[in-house]
This record gives sequence, C-alpha cells and structure tokens, in this order.
Amino acid sequence: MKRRNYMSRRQAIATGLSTLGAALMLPGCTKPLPPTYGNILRMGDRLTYVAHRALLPGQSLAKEYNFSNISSMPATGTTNPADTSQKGYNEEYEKLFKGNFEDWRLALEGSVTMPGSFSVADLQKLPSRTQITRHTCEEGWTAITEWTGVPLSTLLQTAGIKPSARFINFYAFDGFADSIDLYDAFHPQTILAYGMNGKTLPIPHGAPVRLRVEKQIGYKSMKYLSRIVVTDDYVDLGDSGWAWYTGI
Ligand SMILES: Nc1nc2c(c(=O)[nH]1)N[C@H]1C(S)=C(S)[C@@H](COP(=O)(O)O)O[C@H]1N2
Ligand SMILES: [Mo]
Repeated sequence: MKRRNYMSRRQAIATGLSTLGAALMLPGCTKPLPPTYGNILRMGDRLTYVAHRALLPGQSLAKEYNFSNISSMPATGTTNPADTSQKGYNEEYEKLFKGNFEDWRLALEGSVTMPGSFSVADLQKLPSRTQITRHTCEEGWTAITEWTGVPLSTLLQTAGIKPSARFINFYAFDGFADSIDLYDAFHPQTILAYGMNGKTLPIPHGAPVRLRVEKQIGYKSMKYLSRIVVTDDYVDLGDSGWAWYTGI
C-alpha cells in the first residue's frame, strides 16, 4: 500500500510560519501592515492580521440571522452630532440634520479614476443588500439587527479604484476616522447602510449613512459618514486606543 505522506505538526507549523513570513513581505508595499503605535501588545493585532490574511480565504461570510432573531440595539459612542451638548457635536452635521439630510453628500476620493459625491438618493438607486447580523461591541454586548445599504464594493467599482490602492479611509462628522483594507472593503457584507430594521437609519445609529463591516468588531462600523478616501498606503489617522485590526 502506498505510504500516505501526512504533514507532521512541526512541518505544518513551519509551513504556516513561512506563509506568514511571505505575507509580511508583500511586494511593492511601503507600509504593508497595520500600526502598533510602538505598543508591544499591539504586536498581537499584527500577528492576528497577518495570520487571518494568510490562512483564511478572506471572503467567508459572517453568519446571517432571521427576523425572529432581531434584538434591541443600544446606541453607543456618539448618538447625535447635531446636539450641541454632545462631545461629537458638529455644526455642519446640525445643518444637514435640519435639512433632513437632503444636502448631505458622501465624498469618495483619493486613488480613484472618478472621484464623486453621493446623496442618500444616489446610494438608494444602486443595488442594495439587506442582512441580519450580530454586532459585537468591544465593551462586551452584542445585538442582532437588520441592515440595508449599498455594498461598498459597488461604490468602489463605480469610482474605479486604481491598481495601487490598498486601504479605504473613512471620516465621520463626530471626528471619528478609521480605515480598512481591501479584503474588508470588497467583502460582500461590507455595506454603506441607510436602513435599519426596515426603516430609515435613525440618528443614534449613524444617520444618514453608516458603515457595516460585519467581519470586524463594532467600532469599525463607523456612524455619521462624511468622506471616504482611497489610499495606496496606510495613513496614520491617530491612535483611537483600539486595535486597528479586529477580525471576527
Ligand atoms: N462615528 C462614530 N461611529 C461609531 C461610534 C462612534 O462613537 N462614532 N461608535 C462605535 C462603536 S464602539 C460601536 S459598538 C458602534 C455602535 O453602534 P450603535 O450606536 O448603532 O449601536 O458604532 C461604532 N461606530
Ligand atoms: Mo463598541
């Protein structure tokens, strides 16, 4: 009988490590990895990132639920940037809010061949996706919610992202800024949501449009979006105090 050639545990680990090594040296990238801010603990995030990106197919879907699973969802962080007494208050947002967001435009710029700006109506004209998913907050609570919006990939394809593009940066009215890589950006469940549980996205949950990144922990799903910038390199938007990569 032919002798089966199983890979030994040690060999498997060695192969895994060299795959990680290769991933660490992606060609043509000046800053291929997320930041650690000189924090030794953040090296763990980097390892999680490299391991996920090297070992997972990248596009596995987050579990989707049924209507009967929908739970209530608390609003956290900024809950109304139009409220002068809130930390995330923004004058421009207050004006847009008073005009029922008719003048709101989502800018899409950077490494794209056709920069543009989109009204809520523009986004609603594009093919939509509805998904019932579990939101996991780093503070230890979860909620199951239905989200409706346009896949970020559709918008990026419309704008024609350049081959050199690697990261998508997001800016919100309350001062939030963060980024995701192209795996998450083109993930089919990564959407710009304008609907929640069958209704217009409410103010506390990020009106008029928020990001849903279902493969990342809660704070990556940015509320109150104002601008999207495609970049070739990782842009240091400052340390939020939270890990940049939190794949779940
Ligand atoms: N612009 C902005 N986006 C944000 C936040 C915020 O404070 N401002 N909080 C984040 C965190 S920590 C979580 S858990 C979710 C909460 O979303 P929710 O308020 O709709 O429950 O939004 C994320 N996106
Ligand atoms: Mo959170």
